[in-house]
Amino acid sequence: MKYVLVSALAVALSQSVFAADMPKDTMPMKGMTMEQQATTPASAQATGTIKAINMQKSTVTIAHGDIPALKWPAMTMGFKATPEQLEALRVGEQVEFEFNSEGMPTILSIKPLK
Ligand SMILES: [Cu+2]
Repeated sequence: MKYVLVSALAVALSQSVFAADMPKDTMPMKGMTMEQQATTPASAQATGTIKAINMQKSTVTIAHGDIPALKWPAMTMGFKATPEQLEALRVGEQVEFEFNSEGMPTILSIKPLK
């Protein structure tokens, strides 16, 4: 009987030590990551060439130049856009645009490059 109590106490002690250590290590880091994501500039400007327009998926594929603000190299990629934005675009057109880079990159504004 005494044996059972002692081992139960040992388990309880080791669990409480474990429980006390874990939040100290993990919680502040999780909080910091979320704060950093919230404060990282979400929108950026770029120029590029329209490669494809997909009205069904509401996306536009743009071969864009370097985007130093996001440390993105030049590449061809898809952006979400509204039907109104897509209707004004033509494949092959040079554009300047602003987009939100969180999650699926989404066009905020886009216009022909003069
Ligand atoms: Cu890109």
